[in-house]
Amino acid sequence: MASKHSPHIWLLCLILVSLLIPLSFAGPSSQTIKAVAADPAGLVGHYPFEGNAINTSGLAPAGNGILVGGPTFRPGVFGQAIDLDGSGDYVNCGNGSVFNLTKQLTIAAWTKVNSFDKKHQTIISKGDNSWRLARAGDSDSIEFACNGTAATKWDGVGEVPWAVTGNTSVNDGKWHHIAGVLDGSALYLYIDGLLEAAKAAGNSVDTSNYEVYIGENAQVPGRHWNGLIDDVRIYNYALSQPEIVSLMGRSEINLPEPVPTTLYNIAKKYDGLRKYEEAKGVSELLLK
Ligand SMILES: [Ca+2]
Ligand SMILES: [Ca+2]
Repeated sequence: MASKHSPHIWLLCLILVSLLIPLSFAGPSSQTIKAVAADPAGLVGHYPFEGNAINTSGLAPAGNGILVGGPTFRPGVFGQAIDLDGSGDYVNCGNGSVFNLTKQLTIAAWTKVNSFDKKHQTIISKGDNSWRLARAGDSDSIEFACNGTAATKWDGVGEVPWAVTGNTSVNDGKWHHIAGVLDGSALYLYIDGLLEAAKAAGNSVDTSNYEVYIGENAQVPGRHWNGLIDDVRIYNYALSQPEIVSLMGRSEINLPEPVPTTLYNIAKKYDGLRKYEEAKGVSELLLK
């Protein structure tokens, strides 16, 4: 996102806004995000894993998943989940044209890590040069990547400009809901319905001929998920946070306290949570 202003000016503006609306800091309660149903017409892939890998989105052709490596099924968040053993198990969902999502998309799933034992272990991917949700490198959190969406190229060092990375550890043996959203201007990563990271992303996603895999990457094999995955969904539009909450099967969630809601929304709109955290820290110091 082009800006004439330096980050410091931006930060000062945020602080100023925050001082003008002190009630947003003084509010004792957290913000509630109430669920809003997602549009079923935008659902191009839905894998509930009720003992199989059928795509129940109603898509034609079906786009049903093919089980590879002998995965099993175990109790999940909604009915059954697929259990991938980290050793050759994955689901091949094919390379139907509906998966060539370039302007807007949402990919989401419930996941439970058994073991993070390989880099970039994959939840769902369209090869390695298009869109994907995976373990962030060798960390305990998740990365949502959409190649081609950044105005800048990656020089191979430091932060990838077309990917957002979470801070929350999902390597705790518990169920976590993961969602990556591209709305045509930014990437968003949600973990358990909460926005973890956002980044400007105004360009189109690079397309790929590689097949969509759940639990592996067709282009760079050897990234097998080791754990459970349930209710994988692929939408051809950008879901809102209330719609993400609905995917989780919840009627509402609360943002963690204390959250200066207005600042949160401003930060989400502009340059992600990093600046929000910076601004919040400085603002809290000033208010003391
Ligand atoms: Ca299920
Ligand atoms: Ca296996």
